[in-house]
Formats: sequence, structure tokens, C-alpha cells
Amino acid sequence: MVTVAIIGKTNVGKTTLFNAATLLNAEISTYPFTTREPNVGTAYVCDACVCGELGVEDNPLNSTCIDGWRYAPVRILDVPGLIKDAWVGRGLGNRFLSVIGQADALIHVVDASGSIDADGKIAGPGSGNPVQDVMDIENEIEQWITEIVLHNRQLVLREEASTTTEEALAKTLSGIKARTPQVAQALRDSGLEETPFEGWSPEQTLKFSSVLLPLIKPTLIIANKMDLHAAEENIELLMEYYSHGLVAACSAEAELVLRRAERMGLLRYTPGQEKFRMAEDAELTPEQQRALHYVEERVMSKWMRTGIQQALNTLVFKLLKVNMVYPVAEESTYSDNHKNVLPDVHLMPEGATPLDLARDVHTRLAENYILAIDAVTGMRLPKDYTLRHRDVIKIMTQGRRRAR
Ligand SMILES: Nc1nc2c(ncn2[C@@H]2O[C@H](COP(=O)(O)OP(=O)(O)O)[C@@H](O)[C@H]2O)c(=O)[nH]1
Ligand SMILES: [Mg+2]
Repeated sequence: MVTVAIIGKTNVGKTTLFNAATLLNAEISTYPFTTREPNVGTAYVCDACVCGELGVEDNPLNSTCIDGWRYAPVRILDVPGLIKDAWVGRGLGNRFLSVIGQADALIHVVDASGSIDADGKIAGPGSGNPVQDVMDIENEIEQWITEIVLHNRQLVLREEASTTTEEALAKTLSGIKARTPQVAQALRDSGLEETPFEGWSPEQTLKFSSVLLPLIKPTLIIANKMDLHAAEENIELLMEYYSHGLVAACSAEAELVLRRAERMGLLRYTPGQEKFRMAEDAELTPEQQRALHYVEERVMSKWMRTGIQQALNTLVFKLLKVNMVYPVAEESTYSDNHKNVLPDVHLMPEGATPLDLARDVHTRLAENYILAIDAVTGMRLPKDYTLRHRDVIKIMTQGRRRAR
């Protein structure tokens, strides 16, 4: 399961974003992932469902289809505000940082309206420095990774004796999901390839960590609170400063207002779409009227959308390079063995093969795997085929056991 962590300073809107992202009117009731932990929830990424181009009516099970858009679940974590020196264990720093370690990708929320000071306390709009806020948080995480490397120095050295530096480091950093190719790239990009690990200074270790971070945790910066006037200038500054990364202008509060109103039946709103439509019989309180008017005026008519759903989609599909793949058992009807049409969608990492898909569906399916068929063309796929976005795949297995 793809895991996304929401990070940022206090009061930037992380929890508002978490609440909005985890609220979908067509939530998936059969979805096995449930948790009682606070701050862990299910968010959704979406793209055009293949049901449209295949001309079929679908019966989604592990995902949902709203107006021709397929929404697939991802795990989302709301990491409470990191404070300065979290990496040395200040506050609950280390605990929060280890949550970040579990994530495949990060959403870094920043208050683009500049309404918080350097410590995350509410201040007058325009007084804060969002560019610095992003750097502060990144610095905490880089210091924390550095600390892990320094703390495990002996272990890396021992490991290195029987393998390579990149493998030894990757093994030590496997808890934060670093893999050997990423470590190797970080060694090259930080210019440390030729420097023996044994002689690394703390500064060189920090350099390595800061180059490694974006490789192991693809990050999207959310310039939040764009509904406030003071945000406009800062959004420009953020985009300029982080021109190498992605910055999305968003309003988490507006998204939350719309999803809550949709849940209450007051309007029709499909997350990610550019419009909302009032329900015909909706009776709004003056307060609800004001809130929706504000969203229309300050967000939808100005920016076209709240930006939240696009941000999640961009992070997962573009930065993490995950593909939506539909496994089916009957290629003629695109259904499972119970006549459910296009029941499931799986989020597969870049480079995954049909066998990886089989494994993701069920270990038994992988054990009995023979070959895969492109259900749309009916063609048998080569052994080394890598799955593409929106593939519909039938997996052939041996014996009586069949693909679902
Ligand atoms: N104007 C505006 N306020 C927002 C937005 N998102 C969050 N807020 C407000 O910012 C404050 C802090 O939000 P919260 O989600 O608790 O921040 P967290 O500490 O990062 O979890 C709350 O008063 C929210 O209502 C937004 O998009 N626009
Ligand atoms: Mg919060």
C-alpha cells in the first residue's frame, strides 16, 4: 500500500488537509485497511477509469468510480508539527520523524499566507517566511538521517567489509526505505563516491543525507491557504525557490468545506473537479451560505480548484511514478469470477511486471502464475513486460485455480 505522510510546521493546515483527503462520499466499505490509530487514514488518488473507453459499467470493489473517475486508496499519515531540533529528540521529535521513515512520499504543507511565525505560532498574515519554513523542516529530516548514519557507523563499516558502501548504507537505512540504487545515486550526486566512508566528516554525512532525502522521499510542496490575499506573492516565491520540485497552490480548508457539504447532501462535488453544484432542494444556513460563497469567490473562480486532489494525484502518479493497473479474470467481460466488472485497481510501482501484480493480488496467484494477457487487445504479454498506467491484465495460472 502506498503510504503518504503529511509534514510541515504547526498550524499550516496539515490536519485540515488530512480530514479533507480522508473524507470521500463514496468510501469503499469492503476495503480491508481499517485502523483505530489517530492520524492514519485512507485518502484517494484518481484518474479516468478505463470503464469509459471500454464501454462497460463497472462494479468496483477495492476502489470506487465516481462520474467515470476511478479513486484508489492510499494510506495517509498526519505527522504533528515538527519543531526545531526534533532530530535531537526535542518534543516528540524522534517519534514523528520515524513516522516519516515509513512513508513512500511526502506532502510538505506550508502556510503560503505567511500567517505563522518560525515556531508555527499564529501571526499576522504576510509576516511569516514560507520559504524558510520549508527549509527548516527539510533540515530537521536531513539532520535526523545524518544522525542515523553516524549512530550506525560501526555497523556500516562491518557490513562494508563484505559488500559495497552503497549496499552497506542501504541496509542500515532500510528502515527509512532507502534502496541501493538510490544510495548509489546519492553517493554520486554528493561527490562522495571516491571518499571512503570511514573518513566521512559529519558535514559530508549531512551532505549525503540532504542529497538522499528527495531520492527516497519524493516530495510535493503544498502552498496552503491560497484563499488568503497574502498568499499570492509567497506562492510565486515558493515556486521560484523550489523550481526543481513541485509546488501546488491549495486550500485545504476549502476542500474540507466542499467535501463536508457533499457529505451532508448540500451539493454535488467530485474531488478534483473544477465545479460544485448545489443540490436542488438544499437548504443552507446563513453560515453555510457564507462558507460556500467564500470558497466560490476566493478559490474556485480564482484558482479553478482547491488543488488538493490534484496534489495527491501528482505526488503518486508523477513523482512516485505509480501506475493504476486493473487485474481481471475474464478478458472478454473484464470481470472477476463473480461477474464484477473491473472490480479492482492496483497501484503498482514503476517497472513492476505482471508477476508483481499477481503477487500484489494474492500469493497463490503468483505461485501458479504462467503468463499474462492484455485484456483489451487479447495479446499475450512478454515475460519482461513492464506494466503501464491503466493496463487491464488477465493472469493465467496453472491447475484449476484461476485468477480472480
Ligand atoms: N484560510 C485558510 N485557513 C486554513 C486553511 N487550511 C487550514 N487553515 C486553518 O489553519 C489553522 C491550522 O490548521 P490545522 O489543520 O490544525 O494545522 P496543523 O497544525 O498543521 O495540523 C486552522 O485554523 C485552520 O482552519 C486554508 O486553506 N485556508
Ligand atoms: Mg495538526
